[in-house]
Amino acid sequence: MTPDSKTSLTLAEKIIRDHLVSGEMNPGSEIAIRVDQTLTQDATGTLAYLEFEALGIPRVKTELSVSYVDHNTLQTGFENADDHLFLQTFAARYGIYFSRPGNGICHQVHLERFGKPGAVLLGSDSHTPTGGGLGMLAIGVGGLEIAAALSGRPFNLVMPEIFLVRLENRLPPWVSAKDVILKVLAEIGVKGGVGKILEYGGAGVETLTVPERATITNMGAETGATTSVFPSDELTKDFLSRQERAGDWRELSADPGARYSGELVIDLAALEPLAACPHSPDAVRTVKELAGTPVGQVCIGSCTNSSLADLMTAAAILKGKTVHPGVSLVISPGSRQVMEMMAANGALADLIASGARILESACGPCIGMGQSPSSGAVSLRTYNRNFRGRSGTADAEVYLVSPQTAAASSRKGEIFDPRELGDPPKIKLPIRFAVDDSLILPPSPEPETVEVIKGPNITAIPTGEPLPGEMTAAVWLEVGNNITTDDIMPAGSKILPLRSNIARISRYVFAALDPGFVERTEYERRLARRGVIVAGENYGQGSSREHAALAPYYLGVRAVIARSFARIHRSNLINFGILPLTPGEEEISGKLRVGDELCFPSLRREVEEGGPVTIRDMTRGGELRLTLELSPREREILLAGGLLRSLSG
Ligand code: MIC
Ligand code: SF4
Repeated sequence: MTPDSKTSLTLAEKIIRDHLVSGEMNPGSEIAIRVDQTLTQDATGTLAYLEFEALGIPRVKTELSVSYVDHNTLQTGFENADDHLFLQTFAARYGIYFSRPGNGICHQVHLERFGKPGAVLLGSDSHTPTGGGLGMLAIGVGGLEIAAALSGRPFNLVMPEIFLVRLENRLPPWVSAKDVILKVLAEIGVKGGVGKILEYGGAGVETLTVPERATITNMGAETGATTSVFPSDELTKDFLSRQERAGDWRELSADPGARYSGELVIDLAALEPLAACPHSPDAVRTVKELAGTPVGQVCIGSCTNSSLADLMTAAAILKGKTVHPGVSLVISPGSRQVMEMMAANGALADLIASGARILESACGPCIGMGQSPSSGAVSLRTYNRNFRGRSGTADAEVYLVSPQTAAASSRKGEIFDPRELGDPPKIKLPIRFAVDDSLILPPSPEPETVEVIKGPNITAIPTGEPLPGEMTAAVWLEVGNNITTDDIMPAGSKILPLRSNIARISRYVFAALDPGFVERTEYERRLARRGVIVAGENYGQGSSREHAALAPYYLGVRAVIARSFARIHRSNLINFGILPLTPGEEEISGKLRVGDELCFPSLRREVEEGGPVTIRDMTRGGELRLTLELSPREREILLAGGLLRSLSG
């Protein structure tokens, strides 16, 4: 840091400074910060808690930890229900609050009930930055990082650059927070945020409510940013007061003269309704350009757009109208609080009368848990990801839009610019929200009496092996840029119930990209040969699911060679003992082909020395020296055979 930036700090730097345990706040160097809160959800939580259990610590050491059930709520077999029971009993025993199924999506409920300006929250879900809407530093991580935090360890990360997104003026009618983040994505793309915290500032901030800010920080995850954060101001206080939590408020903003690594200016007044086109959140076009495209499904809700205001706006647009005959309209309210208040004020009745299909408060269609669209259908969603196949229908065309655009289009049966509907609905929010925490169970006061119940689908986590001195492997797969964790380890209603059973879920690794992958590599496994994946830029973008590292590891993958990695996935690879290699100075194009046998002659020694790592191509000759950029701590983890071994060893 330069001397004057030491006295003038950005908002993110202030929170980091207040939590700094080790390291210097210089972008690019490793720091460790104290963790105040953690959250997990059921699809990542079972693994995180099994990992914590393996550490042998009797009670969590965080200030507050909450276990939510929101992803695997479609109970088409015993698996999900068993997982819920495991999570409930585990939480009671180890000191964790448990948000019961039906209470809502983790990010929405956490924002309403627990988030605190100035605190550090880690969540085993990539959309944890939703909390940034309240002025907290909320970061998505893999489950092992949660297990480490629960055991009282600080969180290690590379100090990000702090990048300013300056908002100016005020949004025009019919244009919403979703359009703001779509604009950010259009400007910086799905890897534009890597290595950065996006900090919002400028006069436009005070025109946005906390839920609107949370829409923006939530979907900031799609830029690859470490997190996004808004100042905590009078509007934050107002939000917390409505939630009967005024005592959790504190004012927080950047110092005048704080220095940023860069700046993006967004004139809110100049924005118009936008849409992310298939199959990437940064493939942004204006709704006007897309208008007239026939639509088969419209989904409103998810952790991105589930506030009371969002859903009441949708209800007002649909009031007295009927959903177009060609459209299936699905509503998944983000929390029970929102659902209950809509039931009380009549908005829910308006939606039901319009023909909307009302789902429980959960992730639902966002992660392919039901409501997959019909073949080739255009599905308009207020969600945050439109990766190919994520909806559960391989050839569906998913567009990401605001609740305004979604509701208007559901009436018309085609993509429709809501501005053409005339005056926008006026939504009046109540002074007090329906606060009722009865579905949030506190931990047991007598933990020793609680039996943790593990159904038959909950199996032990496979343990890693220390990094060998040398290794033979083969190239198992070559893929392109922006491979998502949905590509590596698909979700959806059939595969998600296997999240607690690595042997079973590993059968689906790369299932959508390369359906023959697991079978083809079976023979290699019999020879105890290891696998290498070759990829392009931004490998592992998207979710925090550890399964996208652990399941490939289980099959024998030991290295991924990619031009660059997404942050959370890179950590997950290291935490499970997979080498994240980059070409560095080497030209690798066309040099490694699927099936090539490789030898890593001095693997362990080279990793101990910090790389480069030598690879010999035994099939076609030639030698490559690849870069392994690791902090000393990460090096130890890889040498030990993963974080769990390194923590317990
Ligand atoms: C997602 O939106 O992709 C998920 C499902 O919430 C994931 C977590 C998971 O895979 O369980 C995420 O965003 O981290
Ligand atoms: Fe759930 Fe979708 Fe949000 Fe992930 S992005 S937490 S699946 S609602």
